[in-house]
Amino acid sequence: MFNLILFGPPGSGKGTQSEKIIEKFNLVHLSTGDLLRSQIAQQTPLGLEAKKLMDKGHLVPDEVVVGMISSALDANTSAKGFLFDGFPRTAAQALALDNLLELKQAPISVMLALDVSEEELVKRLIKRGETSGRTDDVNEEIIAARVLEYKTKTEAVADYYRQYNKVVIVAGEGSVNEIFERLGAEIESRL
Ligand code: B4P
Repeated sequence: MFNLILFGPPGSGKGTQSEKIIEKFNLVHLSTGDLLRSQIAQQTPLGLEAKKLMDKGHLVPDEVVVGMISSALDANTSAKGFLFDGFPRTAAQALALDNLLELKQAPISVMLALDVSEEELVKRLIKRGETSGRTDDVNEEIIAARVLEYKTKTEAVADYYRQYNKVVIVAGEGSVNEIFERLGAEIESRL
């Protein structure tokens, strides 16, 4: 089993690249952002609570996202591998994921971390906000809050995997296809 984490700040291209990676390498895509937006669309109690936090640019509680990932792993027992997109986002989530994967004897193979300047991140998210209808992309204040959450809570996740030599930094600026080629080369060298 090949398990990959695609890591990076909001707007670094995780969702964009994930679509291409899962198609080429036949992995199951687990995006906590997508799972939460699906709960919001269905107006479940979990979705309504999550929306309040997401609209402010804050993270959703660890136990909520860990529960969603645990259920998704159980629902995909025949997967040949998983691509984790937007998860883990805190050190506690990273520990919980390791425990879940230990039960499957299928640890994380690599964390590919997209490197994008803050100026470019804000530009991309503002542009997406013009058409996506995503309430967390609508203004620079909310985007700044998301970047702050990333710096204070999420960046440490890379340190967690660095101690196991599992982090590879990938340049995240350029065309979508150029970045996909860089990511694909890293994946192929590990399969
Ligand atoms: P996510 O859905 O993960 O949103 P994101 O970090 O903004 O990344 P996303 O994948 O959407 O954007 P991408 O970089 O692909 O999370 C949303 C919220 O959910 C979080 O803020 C949090 O509240 C909550 N949440 C999710 N997971 C959680 C967790 N584990 N714990 C707690 N809370 C959690 O792309 C951005 C834009 O850039 C796109 O418009 C794209 O078209 C553009 N783009 C991509 N590549 C480009 C390129 N090469 N050049 C130019 N533009 C490009």
